[in-house]
Amino acid sequence: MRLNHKSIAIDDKSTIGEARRAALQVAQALGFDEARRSDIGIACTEAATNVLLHATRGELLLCPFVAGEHFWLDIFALDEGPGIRDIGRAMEDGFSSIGTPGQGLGAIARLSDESSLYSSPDKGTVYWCRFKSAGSSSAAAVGLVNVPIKGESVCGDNYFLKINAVQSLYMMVDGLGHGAGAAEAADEAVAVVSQSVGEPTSEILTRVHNALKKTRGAAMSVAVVDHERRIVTYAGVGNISCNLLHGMTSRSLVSQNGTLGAVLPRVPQEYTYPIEPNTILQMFSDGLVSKASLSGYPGLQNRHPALAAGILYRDFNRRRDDATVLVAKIGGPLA
Ligand SMILES: [Mn+2]
Repeated sequence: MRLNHKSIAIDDKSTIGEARRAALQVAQALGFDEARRSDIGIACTEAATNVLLHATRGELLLCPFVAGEHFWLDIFALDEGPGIRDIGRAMEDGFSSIGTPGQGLGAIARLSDESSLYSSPDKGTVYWCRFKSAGSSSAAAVGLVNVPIKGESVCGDNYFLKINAVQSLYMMVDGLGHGAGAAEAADEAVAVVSQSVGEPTSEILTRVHNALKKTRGAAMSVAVVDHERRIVTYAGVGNISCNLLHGMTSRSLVSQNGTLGAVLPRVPQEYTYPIEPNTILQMFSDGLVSKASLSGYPGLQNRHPALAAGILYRDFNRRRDDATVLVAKIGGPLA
């Protein structure tokens, strides 16, 4: 099942209702029960209201994720306003609204499974919350945003994650161009990768290349983290950016030139990188500018990686293409 992420511009009161209705639709498609959907509706209203209150305009993202029988819905409220001066006050119950039911960000924190906020006076505020399916135990330290270019409902980028205690796989793919044809190529790549977990990353590229010959082709990167040996093996073709961040250092992972489905490197290469505890894996498609970086955001690397994904999307989006960002904490003990 492909569940597309949605962006809703928040710029007046009527857009709050629009965002809430869209959130309820996604929540229903995911399979949340009625009580949970009601919580999600409240959270969405509050998050969007908060944007109007602090920044006059912004963007709400609805980002569903499904893995087997587990799923979650991430809601992001992004703005480029003056920042929230008194975060403590904003979190208080009763403080929020401009005449709406107004239960504040404190209410969202209580209703959702996880939530967090990053606000800076010069760059604005990102508020994030996650609603998880019943019984999903692990707090996956990953943030994902996968938003189609304006005017398309389907994203030509896609991703695949397989996270477990021994070995985790992170993959991102960008079908050439955008729209349905790009999505078809990206979805085919996801199908092949999901059947190839455990294979060498260079072999995965070759398999995807062969499967994509009937499509318009794609760029793709795949990184496999071995948590016990503390290494990442990586292979990529085309312009998905992939970096390992640790403290002040950032290391770019090497992708080869080519297009899967059309031009495969003569020898697909797999590279191995050591990782330190608390390393961050950052991947993004070329919907973002290639210099996208978390270096201008003090403390952000120590926060939930969803906040970083939301900020990279907000501040480095070229807005001329599908935009996909993945940020994951790796190299640390998994929650
Ligand atoms: Mn692209």
